[in-house]
Amino acid sequence: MQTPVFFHADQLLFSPPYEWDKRGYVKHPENPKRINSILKALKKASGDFVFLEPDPISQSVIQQVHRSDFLRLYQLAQENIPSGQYFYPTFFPKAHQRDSDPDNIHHAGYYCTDTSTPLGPETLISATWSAATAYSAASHLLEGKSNLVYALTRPPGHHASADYFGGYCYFNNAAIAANRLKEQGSVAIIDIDFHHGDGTQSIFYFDNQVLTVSIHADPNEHFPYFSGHANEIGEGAGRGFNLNIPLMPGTDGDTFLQVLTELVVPRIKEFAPAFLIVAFGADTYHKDPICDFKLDTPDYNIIAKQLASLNLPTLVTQEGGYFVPALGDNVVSFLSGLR
Ligand code: Q9C
Ligand code: ZN
Repeated sequence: MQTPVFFHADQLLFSPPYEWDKRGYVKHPENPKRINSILKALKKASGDFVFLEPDPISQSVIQQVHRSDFLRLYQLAQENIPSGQYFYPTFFPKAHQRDSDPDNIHHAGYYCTDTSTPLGPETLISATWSAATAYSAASHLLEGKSNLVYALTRPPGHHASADYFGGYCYFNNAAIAANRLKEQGSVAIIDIDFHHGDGTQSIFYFDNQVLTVSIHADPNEHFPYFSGHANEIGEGAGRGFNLNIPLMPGTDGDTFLQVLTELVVPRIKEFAPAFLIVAFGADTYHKDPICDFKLDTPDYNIIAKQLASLNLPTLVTQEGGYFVPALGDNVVSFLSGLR
């Protein structure tokens, strides 16, 4: 059986050329070339994959996860920023300052965590279609049409919370999918992007129906810096339903697999969810330009097989992965392991 791949071409419209990082103005790593690499590799393995277009989603689907100000701010950008231009938030107010106005672009920094996630006229359209792929993939899984679905989400989502965006993420696609799946049963989200899935963690932090697990780089050294520590375990009813596993620079495939096998898989088995969401980033790859783990292409296949051993209906979202020449092969290696 072919694995459904949800994707919409308008996800490629958004294309900021630069980000501001700690060295200054640099080429933006999260660009449409990444997706072309993935599409090419999927088409090469076309016996195994079938492309499906997502249905459009209404704003209310997004607002079940994100505050409505997001939509107003992105819409403001859509209506006011000239084509080819991007607004980089450069002002980040603190609690004692006045309330935010999502109809004022100069207040964008209120909602945004970094200078890597600019707003452009196409942000809303691309981010909405990205969320729609995740939502349609979730519906597909619920209808029992396939036990494995891949949402080719771009822009990525795992750094977007209910009330902030950042880290190249505008809407939390995995959370939108989880929210849909939750209608039918509990959900485990395993985030294996190099970076901590802070947005996803925060959305479900008080929730015991969604177990959030993230394996990632030590947040003392890497984005998102302010969360991802092992002592963040959830709160209230959600206490014990968030698991963070920060790892050392240079972590290789063997260590990653060991952590997954010994810590993550047993926790998910204990939780016994109805559905599994994998927030997959290939920025753990040894040649990734902005990360420092050491995984290789075959490692993704082995890791996926370990996750497949859970034998759960599984939805994969695409998060990071910035070494474009190998990105498609890494994604196909991973998806093939799940198949
Ligand atoms: N020039 C995801 O992987 N800061 N986001 C990096 C490097 C932000 C990564 C600066 C990294 C965000 C989805
Ligand atoms: Zn990442």
